[in-house]
Formats: sequence, C-alpha cells, structure tokens
Amino acid sequence: MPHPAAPIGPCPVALETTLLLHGVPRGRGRILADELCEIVRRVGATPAIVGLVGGVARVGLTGEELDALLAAPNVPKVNSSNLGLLMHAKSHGATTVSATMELAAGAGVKVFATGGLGGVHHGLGTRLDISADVGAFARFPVAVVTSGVKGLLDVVSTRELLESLGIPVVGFRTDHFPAFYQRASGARVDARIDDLDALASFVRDELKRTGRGIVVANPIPPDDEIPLSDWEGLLASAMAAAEKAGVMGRDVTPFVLGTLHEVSAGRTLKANLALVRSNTALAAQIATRLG
Ligand code: PSU
Ligand code: MN
Repeated sequence: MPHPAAPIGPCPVALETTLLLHGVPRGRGRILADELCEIVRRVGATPAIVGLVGGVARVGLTGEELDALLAAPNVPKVNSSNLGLLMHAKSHGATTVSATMELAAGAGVKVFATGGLGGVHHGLGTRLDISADVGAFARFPVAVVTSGVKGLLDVVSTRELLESLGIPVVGFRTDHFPAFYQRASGARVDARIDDLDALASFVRDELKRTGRGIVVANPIPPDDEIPLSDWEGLLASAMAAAEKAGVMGRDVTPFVLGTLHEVSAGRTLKANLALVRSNTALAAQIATRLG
C-alpha cells in the first residue's frame, strides 16, 4: 500500500477528488478545495486530499498536484476496482468514496468527509448498478461523514444494503438517514448521537474493534434543503436526460449531478456545496478528538 511521502500532519481528514473534479462545474474545484482545507485547518486538523497523480496514489495532494489534476482532460473516476489498474497504467485518477477510503486507510487516516455516498441505483432501464462505495465500508476502517446517499439513488435500498453488510450508520443529531438534498428519506439510522465527544469516542472504539468503516450521517443544513416537491421534478428531468444520452456505469453520477445543477439553475450546486462544507467541519471536529 503506497504511503504519502511525508507525514500528513496532526488529526488528518481525507477529502476526495471525484467530488472536486466531477461533482462540481469545472473552475469550481480549486475554490471548493481551498475552502474545505481552510475549514479543516481552522480547528487544528490537517486536510489530506486524495487522488492519483501519474499513477502514484497520494493522500495529501499538494496544490500543484491538485491543479495538475484539475487541468488535465478526462481524468478517470477511480473506485476500488480500477485503482490498481490506473496505478499500473500511470494514469491520473479522481478517487471516489471507495478508493479514497482504501488509500486513507492505508495511510492511517481515520476520518473522511464527502458529500453523499454512492449506493444502489434505481437502474436506468433494468440494469443493476450498485456503487463500490457500499462494499468499501465492509473493508476499510474509516469513518465517512456524509449527507446520506444521493437522492438520485434508491436511498432506502442502499440503507438496507449497509445493514446487510454490517455497517453501522450513526446519525449526528438526527434519527433519519438523510437523502443528500433532503434531511430525511424515510429510512432511519442505527443510533443517534448528539454529542461530539461521544461520537468521536464511538468512532475510535468501533474502528479499532472491527477494522471496518462507519457511516456518520450528517443531514444538509436546514436552510439549504431542497423540498421534495421541487426535487421530484428536477430529478425526473435529469434522469430522463441520462436515459436519452444513454450514459452508463461510472458516467451516471457525474452526468446526473451536472444536469441537476443546470435544470435547477444552480440550486442543487448551492445545496451540494453547503452540505460538503458542513460534513467537512464535522469530520474535522471528529479528527481533532481522535488526535
Ligand atoms: N458526493 C458528491 N459529489 C460527487 C460524489 C459524491 O457530492 O461527485 C461522488 C463520490 O466520489 C462517490 C461517487 O463515491 O460520486 C459515486 O459514484 P458511483 O455512483 O459511480 O459509484
Ligand atoms: Mn455504478
């Protein structure tokens, strides 16, 4: 397992590059990265942006390395299945949740902030499509702070699958399993923890006990929530566009997110940025308590 060349720093928090390269419009990636790093540093933790640079796995990209990824055309999405292949091919790569967890775990980083997990897709047509993110929790000991799973997925089935795999889902100040743009989904968490010290203490004990991952569910801030009545129309147009364009596999999530940002006139992007900032702040709070 490749380790970063230099120690990462105190209380590291992993951040992923798929969100930065494929989840926000081009040109916004560096601004968002700087903002997230500042949120982490503000509380005395250390940001560690994860990505593949010319086939080298990095946990703690430099600004120059991140700029190189942001400037390169068609950087592939990396999950656990193609991580080794892209390293072998000396390719750049934007790590998704699964690959970020794998590399973070290898470098001893225990906390990771993202927007929303991949999960069980409704399926365009009748195809089965389940993100590698879900399985990664059964294998890598990292606590991932997330606003649930993206609402374009089958949120309730994803919640069930997490349970099948024995992955604990903890709600931070919520009883509900969030659905990214909405604070609730109809599904519940395994336990609600309101206190930061209690949350960090559970994370420490559980990672050590199981060697597996933990979902820390942190709902989107209330003011940024997109009401279900608005969301259903937005999702229907984005899914119809995806079906029409015939996108498949790894292209589905970035295509649908990008289309949503367009059809909502930036409203889903604003919501996405708000929840990522909030998840990053919570991850940093947990990291400082883990030391
Ligand atoms: N959350 C966001 N934006 C994103 C993603 C998550 O706010 O772009 C990315 C994550 O990297 C996640 C990936 O791992 O989408 C899931 O892709 P797929 O469904 O192809 O597994
Ligand atoms: Mn998929």
